[in-house]
Amino acid sequence: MRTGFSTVLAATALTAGILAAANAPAAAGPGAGHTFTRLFDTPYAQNQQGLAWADGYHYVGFDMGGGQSRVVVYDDTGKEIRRSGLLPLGHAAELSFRQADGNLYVATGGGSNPTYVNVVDMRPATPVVRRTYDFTALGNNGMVAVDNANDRMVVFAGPTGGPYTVAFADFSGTVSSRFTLPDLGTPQGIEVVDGTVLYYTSAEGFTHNTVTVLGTSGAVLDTIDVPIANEGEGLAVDPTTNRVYLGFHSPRTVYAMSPVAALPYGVNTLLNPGAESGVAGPGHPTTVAVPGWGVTGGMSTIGYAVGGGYPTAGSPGPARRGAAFFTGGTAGTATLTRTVDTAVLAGDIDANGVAFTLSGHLGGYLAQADDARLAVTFRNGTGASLGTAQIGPVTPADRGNTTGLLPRTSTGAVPAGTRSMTVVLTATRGAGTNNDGYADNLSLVLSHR
Ligand SMILES: [Ca+2]
Ligand SMILES: [Ca+2]
Repeated sequence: MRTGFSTVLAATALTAGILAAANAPAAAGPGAGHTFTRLFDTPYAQNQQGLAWADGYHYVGFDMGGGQSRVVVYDDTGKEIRRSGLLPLGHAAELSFRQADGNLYVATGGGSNPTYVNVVDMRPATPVVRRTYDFTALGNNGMVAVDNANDRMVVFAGPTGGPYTVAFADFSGTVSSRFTLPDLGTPQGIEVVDGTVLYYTSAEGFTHNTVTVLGTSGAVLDTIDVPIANEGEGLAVDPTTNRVYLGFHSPRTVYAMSPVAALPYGVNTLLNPGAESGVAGPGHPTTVAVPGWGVTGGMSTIGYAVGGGYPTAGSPGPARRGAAFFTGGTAGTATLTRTVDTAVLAGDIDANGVAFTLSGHLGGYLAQADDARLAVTFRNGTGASLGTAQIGPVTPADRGNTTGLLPRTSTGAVPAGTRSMTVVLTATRGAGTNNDGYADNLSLVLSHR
């Protein structure tokens, strides 16, 4: 975001500097060894601000003036997928995606703007603001990150030039803890990775940028130099890989950082694991899109609010089940598939140092024999299977012939040589015309043994 520096002066020197510095290795020292790859330039010619990542797409906030902003969604090549209309998001200084409800959290930001966090639902044909959190007590300059591992918000605010406040808040808006941050440059973005806060700042004159890695009490754990002479705009993270993305202002562009900010231990490697990223389906035989997965056989989702015999908020199922669950379509067999690249962990895996935990809630409908199972196949570099693990199916007898979903878990060692994992949810019809194999809160987590 821009808080008073003259971008006019800086802009004249930018283009040549970017070409020279874009992929230059960082100098030796803390945070050394990071490289930055220019992923795509945002083709939308407006005032680029906050950045988020969700289910394979980049979400970019653009300040349209007058307190109005818009969110535009891009793929990795910069192709526009969709955009919101004008929404009352202020400066849209920072965006972050919450896996637990599939919404985008957008902070107003800007040096003179009080801090509000707006919950933007990008799923309807016309995206809408679902809720507004009032964090004005924390000051202006607001930015927000969602800590998906702990399902909480990290809210940044404070007067231009600092000191700033970084506050941890739950989704009722209650702040549980906070720390104070000195001025490290113009605030540009914030995200949470592996229990640390990544804080993105621009140097005066936008000669370079910095990502400072902070502990949850504010201790500086690392400093990553971003040797790109362009004003930073927004930070994003892929929570399944810990890959970090950085936005820039002029030219408007998005970079990817290498290596990942932290090895992907302890994270759920599955996108859209709880059927929350898409629009909740209305029930069979209508199917809806399931972001983050390859789909066969009409696998879809149904909202817990649909009722009419489907699982509801009161059925056996996850304590935190969100708005929807996965369901088979009308075909006899339906699947969701995702491939997880584990090359970044090759050294640990080949030393037999990596364990997996496969888990999820699986179920079905009354006494019908429709069921669901979740399997992982560990594959070597040429795609050959090195082993498999599975949870489910959960049978009608397991469920006591009651509609609902039961928790299942399988743990073990990732076979040496594994370079990818293929995860498949299979719903199988055993009775009736619809495929009522149900699932929710799927998870495949790797850990260091
Ligand atoms: Ca962000
Ligand atoms: Ca769910």
